[in-house]
Amino acid sequence: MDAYELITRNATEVVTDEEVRALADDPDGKRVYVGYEPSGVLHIGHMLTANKLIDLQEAGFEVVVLLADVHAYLNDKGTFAEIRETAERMRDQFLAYGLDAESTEFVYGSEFQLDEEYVLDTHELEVSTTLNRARRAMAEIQGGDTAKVSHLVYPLMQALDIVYLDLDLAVGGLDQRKVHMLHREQIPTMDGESDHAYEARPCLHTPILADLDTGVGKMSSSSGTTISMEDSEADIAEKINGAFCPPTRDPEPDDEGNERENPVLEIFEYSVFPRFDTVVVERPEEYGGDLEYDDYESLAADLESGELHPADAKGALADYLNELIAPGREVLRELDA
Ligand code: IYR
Repeated sequence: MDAYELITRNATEVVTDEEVRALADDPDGKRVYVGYEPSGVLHIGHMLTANKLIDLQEAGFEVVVLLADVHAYLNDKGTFAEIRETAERMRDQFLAYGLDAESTEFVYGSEFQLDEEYVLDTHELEVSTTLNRARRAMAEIQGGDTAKVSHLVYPLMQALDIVYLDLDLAVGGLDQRKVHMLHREQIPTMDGESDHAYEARPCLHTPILADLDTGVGKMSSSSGTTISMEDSEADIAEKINGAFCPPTRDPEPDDEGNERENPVLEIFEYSVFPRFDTVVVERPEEYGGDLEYDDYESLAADLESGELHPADAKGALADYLNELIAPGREVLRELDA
């Protein structure tokens, strides 16, 4: 796979393709980041962006993981001390998941976001950005019903992080796209207090998985079923066993007309195939014996044709997910010992 393919595989969107192609021509030493509000335990949403970081490391990028402690505070996730503690637990889980320790830099937001230049730049963005624009940028990130002033400062700071961390590419789930668009629009207009380049950077967005149980709407870490580093092998098997998995990649809308996806296929596509060269679905001889897949397309095609039964697909998915999660589960066990 060439660098461009590795950078863009499974990406829902790149902004812009031309800029990403230019990066792919010479990715060595280029810097890319994902930021996370620290929550203590990695869930499958984190793992999906982490897969993209692993692709980018393979392509030659330096990876920065921002543990966005100030952002979590602004988003009402606890006291500063609590957030700091949960952030520390995340670093080791990312490494256990497969990020390369040598070429991954972990940065706390509070290491630079409280500096005078950064604070003054945030104020500059507060002056140049309308309330509506900031509110729109935050619509898919903010959890609660009531927007606070902090929720409007949040996207401005995120837009600025990309400048302060000297990044060549910003990666995030599709829920981050409006913040990235704000970055692209507002940053080039800035006078700026620092020596960093106030230039818009390219952005790459990864898909958001569908709700595991119904396929309707997006999987969320705060409601519905999610899969995390805390899950035991049996938990994973139970959750995947209960997942929505009709024998198609394009399920019919539900009775109320809501669009549905096939989350089992999505997890194979975005979480499993990027990390394993071959996926083996074990089956007893009397049911046709083991099936072997080198790519997502052939597995999805077999599910659609009936060659692969959803129950067998789920069994294999649970095994592969468990393999990806086991090292992080061990890290958590040691931290809590
Ligand atoms: N908005 C992210 C957290 C975050 C990401 C980046 I990239 C930042 O520079 C700052 C915060 C979230 O929703 O988790």
